[in-house]
Amino acid sequence: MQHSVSLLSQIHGPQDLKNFGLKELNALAAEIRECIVAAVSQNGGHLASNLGVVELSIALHRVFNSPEDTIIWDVGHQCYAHKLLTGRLGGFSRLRKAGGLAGFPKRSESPHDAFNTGHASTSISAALGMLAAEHILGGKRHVVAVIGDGALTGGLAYEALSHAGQLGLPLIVILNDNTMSISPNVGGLSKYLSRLSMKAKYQTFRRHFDDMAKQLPFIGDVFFDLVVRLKRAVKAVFYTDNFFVDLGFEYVGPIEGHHIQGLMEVLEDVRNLRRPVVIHVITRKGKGYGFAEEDPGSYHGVGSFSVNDGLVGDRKSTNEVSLQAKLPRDFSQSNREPSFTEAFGAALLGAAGRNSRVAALTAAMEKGAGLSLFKRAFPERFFDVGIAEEHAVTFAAGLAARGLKPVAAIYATFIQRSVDQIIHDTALQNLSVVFALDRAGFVGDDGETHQGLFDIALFRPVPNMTILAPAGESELRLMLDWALVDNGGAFAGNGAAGPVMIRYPKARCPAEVPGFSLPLEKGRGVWLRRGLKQRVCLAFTGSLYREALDAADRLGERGIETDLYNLRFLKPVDEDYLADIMNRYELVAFIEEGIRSGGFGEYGAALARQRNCAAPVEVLAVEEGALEQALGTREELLRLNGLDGEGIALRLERCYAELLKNAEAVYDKGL
Ligand SMILES: Cc1ncc(C[n+]2csc(CCOP(=O)(O)OP(=O)(O)O)c2C)c(N)n1
Repeated sequence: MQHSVSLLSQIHGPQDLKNFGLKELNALAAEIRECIVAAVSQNGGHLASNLGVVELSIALHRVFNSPEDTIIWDVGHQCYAHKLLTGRLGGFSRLRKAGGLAGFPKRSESPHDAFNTGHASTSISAALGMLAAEHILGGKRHVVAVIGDGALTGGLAYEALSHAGQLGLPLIVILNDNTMSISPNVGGLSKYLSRLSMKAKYQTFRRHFDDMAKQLPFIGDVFFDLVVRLKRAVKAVFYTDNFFVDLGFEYVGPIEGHHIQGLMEVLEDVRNLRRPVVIHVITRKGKGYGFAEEDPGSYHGVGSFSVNDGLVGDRKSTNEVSLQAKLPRDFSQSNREPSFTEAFGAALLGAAGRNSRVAALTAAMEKGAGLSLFKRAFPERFFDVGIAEEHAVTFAAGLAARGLKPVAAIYATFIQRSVDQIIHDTALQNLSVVFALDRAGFVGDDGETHQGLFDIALFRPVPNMTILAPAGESELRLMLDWALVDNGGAFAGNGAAGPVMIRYPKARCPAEVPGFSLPLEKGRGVWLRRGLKQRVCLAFTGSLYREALDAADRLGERGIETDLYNLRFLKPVDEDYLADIMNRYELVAFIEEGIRSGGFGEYGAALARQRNCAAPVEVLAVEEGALEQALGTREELLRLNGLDGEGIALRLERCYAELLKNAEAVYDKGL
């Protein structure tokens, strides 16, 4: 798509904005919108959130002096206009591409990106920390946190607001209120914010009303007195104590978020305040692109799409998830491979139909986690808790303590913040919460903050925890049913069987093979290829089935007959069975879509040493440095980290050759 960047190309940094008049700033906003729509339509990205903050970004950069003054974008998914205003137009066409601009703020990318974000609700804490440091070091620079009404549902934001009120430093918090999280925002605070917005509408109404009433001849004054009482009554409905003021903030707003001049005036005013302030800004998500304004949820995170008709391509999208509603529940009848998310959503729906105690939870990711059908079918057993993963876990533990069967569907990357709730509130009490860890493994396009690589290492050591990794759709269903019915835990039989995690990738399910449907045996995996004269065994975590199969085929072609063992259980493990495997082969490889340190492979290798197993063990997992190059599709990231079919085959071929060489050397010596 052709679009003009005549003004944008004059912006090499925020200082260039200072030369623009209001008319040019408004024209610049239009250019920025076109530029964002063009880039996201090609590369995918967070469209609606970015379109909503164009004027706000311009006003902020016009009034403050970045990078001396600091602007922290909560979540960071709305930073595209900020990137364009801070000299990154040139790299914008490679937004979210390997080697290109990140879709989130990155300190290593620009001095204007003051703090890396990606997970929600961190901005106020980080901004307050910076301001406290500034205060101690005697500086006078401003610090601004921009946080959405969705991100404000996260507990960390409240902890920070409370601390900020205590410190009393001149922190500027901009609350970008568009009434949307990814789906419509939820919770008491969201209702409270809309009451505040009503208050603003009331004030405007009152001003117009007063002007009008006073102009009425004769009856004007009488009428005016009469309505004063009425107004007081109405006022009582809208005026409540202000939450932010009670915490120690000044509160300004709500103000119109697409009016550059109005925004600049308010920002100029608060710049000189010596106290913390919340500026409540009302914006429209998707502003300026009709399809996104109408359906901001579907254009929150979107794959490539056609600008003219808004149709999303087949790469990825939340639109794709909304297709769920049309998907058959039995995927064998469909000619389209389901994603793991869809397979999970359908499996959970089936389980909930059979068992009225099954409940589903999400932390603001209803569509992304595949729960839309569940919500529609069982609204009384569905909970969207907001962007509050810690609360989701402890709330689920509460449900489980009273005999429900909660399934908390949380992305692997976001559950990182719930470690204590999983250990303290769930596992130590052996409560039967099922955790459905979507996007476990490499995650395309969103970069390092969204990779789901730590869950195995984080949760394997947790007492009472079971961790399962399905390789396909039917195996996922089998595992979910097993977790919900009876996982053979300490209290098996009375329903309290302990926490279970089921981790699966952001990928399409591979075609079904009979092995996927074999019944689960606690602690054991399942053989997907097992020959008589095989030399090498590839034991893999479910998400890497395709890659392991491909590697086994390649090795076979190179004369190294290879078996395939789908681990299924990453915890607990039938150690005798696994040790037996490690005694039968010339080489055993553990292949894992997770970080090496503390992962399954390291555990397997340690077991082999402990039991003096015959086979050398090779661990293929993700090395720590991988996060430095975490932009690209999942396939690209697997390749980059040697976990695609050819990468695995090459590595094992070399290992095997080494083994043969050593064996020959020993043999020669012996002669
Ligand atoms: C801890 C965490 N959980 C979930 C998400 C996924 N997520 C990204 S943006 C978003 C909604 C944010 O809503 P809001 O802050 O209101 O910003 P908007 O997109 O509406 O501008 C969610 C849930 C996340 N980034 N971090």
